[in-house]
Amino acid sequence: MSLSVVLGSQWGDEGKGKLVDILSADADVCARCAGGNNAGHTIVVPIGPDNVKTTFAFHLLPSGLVNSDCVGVIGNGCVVHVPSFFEELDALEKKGLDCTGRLLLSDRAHLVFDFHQIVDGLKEVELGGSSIGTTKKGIGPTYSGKASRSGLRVHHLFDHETFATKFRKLVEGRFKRYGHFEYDTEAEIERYKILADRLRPYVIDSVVYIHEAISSGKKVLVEGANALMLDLDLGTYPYVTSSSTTIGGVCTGLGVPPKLIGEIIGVVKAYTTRVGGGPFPTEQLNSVGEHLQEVGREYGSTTGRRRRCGWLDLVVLKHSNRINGYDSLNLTKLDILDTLPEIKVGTRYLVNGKELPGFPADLDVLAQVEVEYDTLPGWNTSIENARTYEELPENCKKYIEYIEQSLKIPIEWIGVGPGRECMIKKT
Ligand code: 2SA
Ligand code: GDP
Ligand code: MG
Repeated sequence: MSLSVVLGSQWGDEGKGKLVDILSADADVCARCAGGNNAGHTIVVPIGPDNVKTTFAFHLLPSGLVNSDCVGVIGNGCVVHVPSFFEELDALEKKGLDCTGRLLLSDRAHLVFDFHQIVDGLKEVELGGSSIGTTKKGIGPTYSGKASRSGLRVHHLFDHETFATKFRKLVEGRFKRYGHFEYDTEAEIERYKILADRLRPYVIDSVVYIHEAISSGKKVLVEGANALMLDLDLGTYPYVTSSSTTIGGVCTGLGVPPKLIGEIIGVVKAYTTRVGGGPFPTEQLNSVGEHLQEVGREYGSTTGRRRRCGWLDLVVLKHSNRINGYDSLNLTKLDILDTLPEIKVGTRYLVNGKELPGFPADLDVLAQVEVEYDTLPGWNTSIENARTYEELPENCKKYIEYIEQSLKIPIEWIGVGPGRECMIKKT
């Protein structure tokens, strides 16, 4: 099968970008199927004739673009803020990455406008103490517009008169709902006239493109954004993003049938992080959490916010695997656990002493959950320079094997540092 998928298994920032970079060296196409520039996929790679170690943070554009033979496709399930699309592209080109002729955008993707971003902020203010902690990139308001069938899509940009009429109507609707915020509607319409001309060469029917790529034997790699626990349907609702971040979102976000999907790789951070509000049963609001945050440099790649940290959670991962059906896993940031004397793993959720059968839907139930843990010994050695499984310390291997056995999924990739070279292929 020529379509493989990399998905985040926890609350995001597992290190998907790094695996996508490695796998896309062997892929013809790297496609995003969901989300927008709320995502932040960081990769650290040698660039240019002098192999200068360079950090790239991809947001909306597919991380596979870092490999010069790979075409990046932004699928129909994504939402696109066109000025940010060009900012990201310009920044990549400035760092020496030539993307000419190999970045494509679906004509069906929905457009994020500045007013969506303003509304994102206003909604958060309205929520007060129970705010979601969004990235304020306009993601929720844009997907809301899509679901209520009033959104504007990329193809609308190319009929300027119709675009302008629809755009005015959308802004008026927001003024009615949120009061008159500062926004120059007519200037924005003019700006989009210019942006439309600049965008036109990138726009395609991505459904046809992906299908033709697959049928001509090309390798397509799908880059999941955000992660399972942030999925609109199956995550910790309402503390989620507004897209489908699961394997289902790959089918709807690219227009491909399930039978074309081959390998599904889940990316699992060796501990858990979450950025923004919402429940996090294994969170450690203590020195362990601080240690993981500092050593793991857990800051949002898009907003710079501190990420919340805690132990690995098998209840989350089992829920994640039920939905995505991982063929294999990439365990990342294992090196961040190097100096911990012991490592805990959440194994079961109990309410009044009774085990819950899965991850609960009701946040009030989740608030009562008592997490049961297993404790494993640490390895107290740096693993950053290990390049084969055999080189890893015994206790480190035990941790890996414990996770494999608990989830019954093979761990094929092991991340021991941020650089491209810091990855062990186990099998
Ligand atoms: P939004 O902006 O509507 O998608 O926010 C809704 C929730 O989804 C979370 N979310 C994320 N969680 C982890 N990483 C994300 N990307 C950036 C990163 C985040 C950053 O790579 O670090 O820089 O802060 C991401 N994007 C959205 C968000 O925190 C809300 O909980
Ligand atoms: P993504 O959103 O899943 O792509 O992840 P992010 O890029 O937001 O966050 C992951 C961070 O961890 C990035 O800064 C990566 O460079 C870094 N990273 C990825 N894998 C590893 C690893 O195995 N070890 C270490 N130390 N850092 C890693
Ligand atoms: Mg990220």
